[in-house]
Amino acid sequence: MTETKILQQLERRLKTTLRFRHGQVLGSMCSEPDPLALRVIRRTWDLNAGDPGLSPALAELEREAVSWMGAFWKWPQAVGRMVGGGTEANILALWSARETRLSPKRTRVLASVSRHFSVDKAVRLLGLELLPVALDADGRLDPDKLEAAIDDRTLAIVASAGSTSLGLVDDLGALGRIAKRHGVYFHVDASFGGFVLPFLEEAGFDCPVFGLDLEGVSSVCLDPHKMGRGPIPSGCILWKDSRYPDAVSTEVGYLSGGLTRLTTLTGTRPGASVAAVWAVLNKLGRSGYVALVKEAMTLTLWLAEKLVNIEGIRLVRPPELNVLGFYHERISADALNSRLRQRGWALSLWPGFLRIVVMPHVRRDHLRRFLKCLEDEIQRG
Ligand code: 0PR
Repeated sequence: MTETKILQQLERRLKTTLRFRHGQVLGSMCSEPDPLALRVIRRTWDLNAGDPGLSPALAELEREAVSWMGAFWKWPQAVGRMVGGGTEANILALWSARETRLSPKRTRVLASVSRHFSVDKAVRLLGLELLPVALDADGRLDPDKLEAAIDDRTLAIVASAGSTSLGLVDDLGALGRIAKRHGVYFHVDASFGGFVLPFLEEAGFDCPVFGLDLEGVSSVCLDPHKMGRGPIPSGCILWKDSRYPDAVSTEVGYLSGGLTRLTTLTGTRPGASVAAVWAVLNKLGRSGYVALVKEAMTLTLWLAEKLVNIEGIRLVRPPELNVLGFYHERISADALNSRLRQRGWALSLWPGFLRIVVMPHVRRDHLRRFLKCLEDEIQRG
C-alpha cells in the first residue's frame, strides 16, 4: 500500500475513536499531553532508555525528571525510575519489598478494598497473598483495622493517594507510623494524585498529609500520563533509599555503556517518553502545575454544585481531588450510563455510581453540554 492510502485508511478507521479534545471523555484518568511533548517526541522517538550507554544525556534527563518528581513529593534525593505507568510501578514496589524482606514467612500484602486492580496483579505475579482491609466511615483505608491485621506474615501495606473510584487519599501519616512501628514496607500508590497533591495547597484548597518524607513510607508512584500532562505512557516510581531498587536491579555487562544496572521491569523503554516528561516538567514547573490543579479543582467544585441541583442526583462523597462520583436516586447507574453513552458521553461506571474525572482536557463548556444532556435523560425518566 502507498503511504497515502495507509494514512487515509488509518484516519477512516480511527474516526469513531473518542478523542480527549472533543470534550466527551469524562471518565478517563488519562488526558491530552502538553503539545510540547509531541515536539520532543518527534526529535527523540528512536531513543531507547533501556540502553543508557548509547545516550548518557538521556539517562541524565531521566535522573533530573525523577528528582523533580521527588521534590514534588518532598524528597528530592529519591532514587527512582521512569516506567510504563502505575501498574509497572506497583509491581516494582512490591517486588522490591519481597526481595528485601526479613523472613520468607512475610507474604501478605495489606491494601484497602478500593485499591487499584494492578495491586492484585502484582500480588499474583509475585506469589504473595492479598489481605483486603475495610474502609473507614470516610471511605479511606481504616488505620485501626489495618493495624489489627498486621502480624509476622505481613510484608507490605499499599495505600492510595487518589483512589481510582473516588479520588480519596488514605491517611498516609497514620499509616506510615503503623508501618514503621511494625517494620513493614509501605508503598503509596499516587498514580493519580501524585501530580495533584503537591500543588493543592498553593492552589488554595485543603490538602491531606502526603510526602515520601513521611516516616515509614518506603516508595511512591506517580504518573505523568495522568495529571502530569506527559505522553502516554509515562510513569514514575520513587524509593526513599537505594536499598529497594538495588534489590530488584540486574547488572548487564554487554551493553554499549559497559556494566549497566537496570531496574525497570521492561527492557527497551521509550526514551521519547522520558525526554518529553523532562520537557513538560521544565515548561510547567511548580507554578504551571499549581495553575492546572487550581483550574481542575475549581471546575470539579462547580460541577459538584450543578450536579446536586439536578433533581434526584446525589454525590457519593464530597470530592477531595478532581474526581466526582454521583448517582440518581431512582435511575440505576447502569441505565444512566448506557443512555449517556448512546449520546456520546464516556463516563466510568462503578457499582452504584458514575465517575467523572475532571482532567485538564475537560472544559466548562463541555460540562455545560453534559449537564444539559443529563437533565434531558433524567426528565425522560
Ligand atoms: N493505581 C491507580 C490508583 C490507578 O488509578 C491506576 C490507573 C493505576 C494504579 C495503574 O496505572 P497504569 O494504568 O498507568 O498502569 N487508573 C486508570 C483506571 O483504571 C487507568 C486507566 C487510565 C484506564 C485511563 C483507562 C483509561 O482511559 O481507570
